[in-house]
Amino acid sequence: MAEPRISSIDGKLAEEFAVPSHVEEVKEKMAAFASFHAEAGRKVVLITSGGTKVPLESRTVRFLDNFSSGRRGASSAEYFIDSGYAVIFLHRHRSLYPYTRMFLTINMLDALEFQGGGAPGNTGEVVVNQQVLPNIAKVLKRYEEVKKSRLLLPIEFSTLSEYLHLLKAAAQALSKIGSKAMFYLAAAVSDFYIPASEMPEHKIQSSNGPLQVRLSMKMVPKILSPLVKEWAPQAFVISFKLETDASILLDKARRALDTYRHQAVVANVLDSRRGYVVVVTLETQAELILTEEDVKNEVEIEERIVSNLTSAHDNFITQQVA
Ligand code: 9Z3
Repeated sequence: MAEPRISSIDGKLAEEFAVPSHVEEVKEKMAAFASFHAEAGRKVVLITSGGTKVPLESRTVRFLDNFSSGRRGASSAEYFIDSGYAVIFLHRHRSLYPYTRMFLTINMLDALEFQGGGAPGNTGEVVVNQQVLPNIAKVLKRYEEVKKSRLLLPIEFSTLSEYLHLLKAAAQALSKIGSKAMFYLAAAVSDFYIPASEMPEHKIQSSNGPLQVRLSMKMVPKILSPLVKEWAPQAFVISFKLETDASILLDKARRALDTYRHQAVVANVLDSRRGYVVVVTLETQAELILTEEDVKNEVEIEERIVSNLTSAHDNFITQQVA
């Protein structure tokens, strides 16, 4: 299928996807963040993380969700910061978040206790139970350093519309720092949507019979195309390709590279994504694999992905300058 013209994507975005009211304000914040860090000699990465939500009704009771826990985005943010980057973290509301991600499975009240025990009448100072949270001090220390140096700018989205408009705003904001910007598009983004003009206002009634969702949904415009060609043409852009059928994965990844001509695709299969990915570029293909030993040592595959991409980004910047 032919790619829609770039300008038609801009028009479609404005017409069919509700513009979030705070988009201009967020864009300015992102632009200020990017210039501040670029002037300090840092590279800046925009990470997208978590799944988009597509409403089926304008007064939304039901929606279609794309699966993603947000772990890849959240852990990658930490590794990018460790590698000297400043991070804009465009993430799904309530998906995993850098640093706190490690404590998500813990009930906060189980991790707290009264100093001196829970004797009746003791409503004194509350302290952390270090057995429930053994590494809390180390993580808190790092979190505070990151906060103090303002290395992490969190921005939230929930719906596909918010994601698309905020990503466009981010791309325009980061275009000012040229090749020092990296886009790491790990969010799981819906391919289908219902345009606002065709969406029923009220809750769809089951008394109307079975719901034929797929037939009435349109294709989401391919945002990567204007991002690479128009909004941030000098940036280093990485997309992710997710499949459940391993046999079509690499072909799909290469096709995406051929179409958009960006710098790399990180290809993964849903079930094996924690231990195996392939970083595909126009000329190369690198398999990143965690061994049993790595898993025992709690190595995360995101550390390898980030290491691979930060080196590639450095080469990219050198080539642009040369
Ligand atoms: C991914 O492939 C991510 O690696 C995962 C990470 C979502 C699998 P978790 O958040 O999982 O750690 O649980 N993201 C990209 C998915 C996507 O929607 N890609 C689009 C596609 O495949 C194109 S950019 O068509």
